[in-house]
Amino acid sequence: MKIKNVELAKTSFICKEIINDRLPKIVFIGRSNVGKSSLINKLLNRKKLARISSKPGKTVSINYYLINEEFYFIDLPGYGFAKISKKERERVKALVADFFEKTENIKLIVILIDSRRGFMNPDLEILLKIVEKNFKVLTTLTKCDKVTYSFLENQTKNLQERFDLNVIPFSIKSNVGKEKLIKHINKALKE
Ligand SMILES: Nc1nc2c(ncn2[C@@H]2O[C@H](COP(=O)(O)OP(=O)(O)OP(=O)(O)O)[C@@H](O)[C@H]2O)c(=O)[nH]1
Ligand SMILES: [Mg+2]
Repeated sequence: MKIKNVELAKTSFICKEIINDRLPKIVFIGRSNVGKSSLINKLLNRKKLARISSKPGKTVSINYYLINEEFYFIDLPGYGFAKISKKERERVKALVADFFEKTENIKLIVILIDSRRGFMNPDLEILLKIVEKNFKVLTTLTKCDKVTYSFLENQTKNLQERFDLNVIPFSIKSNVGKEKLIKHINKALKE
């Protein structure tokens, strides 16, 4: 994945704005504040491309990053947020449901899980939906700089055994996981 050019191609707040072209797409999904935008910036070597929130639940739109005019990285709104109104939460939920209905050529879905917290109920809900639709899935354990090595090992083993998932520890503080994740993304893009 040589990045020649990245642009924020679109920010979608409503169903009508969901992109439905045929370009390959890599989707990033996870609880609010898990580190989705940070991970995207890290993978793309951009410091401020995807906005990082100090308050969880800031990304309530779907953000499309077009890379080399060839494929997209898609930053989905975080779920599990408590800080927004019920009405807004319903709106986001419907938007994400529409996204999975309408979007073509999703090559890979990367589910982000906080290393400290592990898998929680909302993650499970999303995972079940994704598996049901036969998407290719990969999991990363984010913020792994915040836990000990043995804790991380346990979390990884736990996820692999419980869900038979490919698990990659990741941190923006170092290069842990970056190359591995890029390798998986490259492979998925070629399939
Ligand atoms: N220590 C550490 N902090 C991280 C890491 N990744 C993200 N963070 C911090 O976690 C906070 C949330 O990061 P975001 O990237 O905004 O998370 P998000 O999942 O995009 O959040 P929403 O858009 O609100 O859903 C920020 O303060 C980041 O600096 C990491 O690997 N290590
Ligand atoms: Mg974000």
